[in-house]
Amino acid sequence: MRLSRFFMPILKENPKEAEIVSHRLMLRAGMIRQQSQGIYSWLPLGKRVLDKVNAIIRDEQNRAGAIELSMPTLQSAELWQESGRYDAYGKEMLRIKDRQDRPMLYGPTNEEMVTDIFRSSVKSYKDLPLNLYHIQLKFRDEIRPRFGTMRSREFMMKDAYSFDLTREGAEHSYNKMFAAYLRTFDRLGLRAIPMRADTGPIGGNLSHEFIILADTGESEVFCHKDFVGFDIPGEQTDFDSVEGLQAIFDKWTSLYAATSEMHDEAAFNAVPEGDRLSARGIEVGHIFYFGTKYSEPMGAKVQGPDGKEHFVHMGSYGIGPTRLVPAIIEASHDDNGIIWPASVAPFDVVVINMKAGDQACDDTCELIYAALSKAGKDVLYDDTDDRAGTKFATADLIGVPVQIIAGPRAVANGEVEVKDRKTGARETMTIEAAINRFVA
Ligand code: 5CA
Repeated sequence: MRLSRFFMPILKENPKEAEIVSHRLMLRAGMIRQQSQGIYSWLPLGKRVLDKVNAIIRDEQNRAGAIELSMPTLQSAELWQESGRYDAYGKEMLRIKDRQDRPMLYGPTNEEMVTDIFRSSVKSYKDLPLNLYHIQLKFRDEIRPRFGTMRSREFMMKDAYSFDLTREGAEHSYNKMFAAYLRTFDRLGLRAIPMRADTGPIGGNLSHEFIILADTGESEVFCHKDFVGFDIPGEQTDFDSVEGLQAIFDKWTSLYAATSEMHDEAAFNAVPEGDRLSARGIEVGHIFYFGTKYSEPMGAKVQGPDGKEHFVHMGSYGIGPTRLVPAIIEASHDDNGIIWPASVAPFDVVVINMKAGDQACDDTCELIYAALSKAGKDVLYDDTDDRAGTKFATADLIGVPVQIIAGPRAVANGEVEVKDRKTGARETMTIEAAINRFVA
């Protein structure tokens, strides 16, 4: 992508409305724009990051055996009347009428709709277990939307829903998502700690929130500090192994970890003082087992091996991609801007032409740009005629992991400078070496 042809409206000034660093940097880097309170457009740079986050989420959902579909944002109120949540959900639900005066709503979550899909076609235990997910916009009319897309009214959610014949089966499904979440957050460059959590309006009695420790987090959390160094389940994890996944779950729940709603002061005080971590955290994922809470009122049942009908045991599993993007920034930035983990960076590398219009600089940059693009890298080429200082500031602000800087003096020697955004380390090398670093 040539910067001269891209759309990346950088702000020079710090936006006054932004209270936390991620919100400030997302606005400054031209990643998002607020359209009305708590409702955002994702501009091209932000969209690239969001897509990469979603690709990792999708990859790990698929690995764990979940199957992707797409459900609509607008739902009929009838379904919610069946489960009894239409009235219970209160003012957070955005209610709309269509031209026939039929009550509709903008979905805050999809338990009812997915249960309807399930009951319409699954009739036998032989089709279980089943886990269906989608990545879709949601709407919750939050009283206090704030911190940009961290807590917005319209937001994206990956929501998965599992169906099993028995409670034991449902626990295995729960453990699959538990392990998939550990892997997902790790690949996003984050350390998320599962904590026992309250179930709120989703319901049920087994639930964990996945929390990233951050001073700007909205929740108060308490845990054993050893969680910070625990091993993440590897790529070879067998998601069909009941014992294997139970062992992962048992290990990751063996020490104290709870959000403030579930906090037990006495149990926390039993943790040796030096091992206690009490901090603020950002909830990036939340998983629930709620048994037959929806399948019973909505009549979602299958025939079991005993020939009898059984209401299915369900769970739901949410991750917030539009919250994860600012959460990653909270965890990874410096005074100059964002520092993206390579896995979600909007571009793999930025090529900075320090003297656009200078033949040697232009030729060198074009050569590098073409070679790296051909090798499948996402390259941003700063071909604008801005001052060098402005270009450096922009490259640092948008946080691309590697910068290749081509200035007239180095280029005259057949060289460029390669800068690591995170460490700031700069290295001068031949043009060929710079290319090979990525192509090899
Ligand atoms: N149905 C269940 C799981 S699929 C559910 O709705 N769970 S939730 O309410 O906990 O939301 C799941 C995730 O969505 C949260 O962990 C959070 O990452 C994200 N999320 C929830 N509300 C917001 C919001 N207002 N803004 C941004 N992300 C949100």
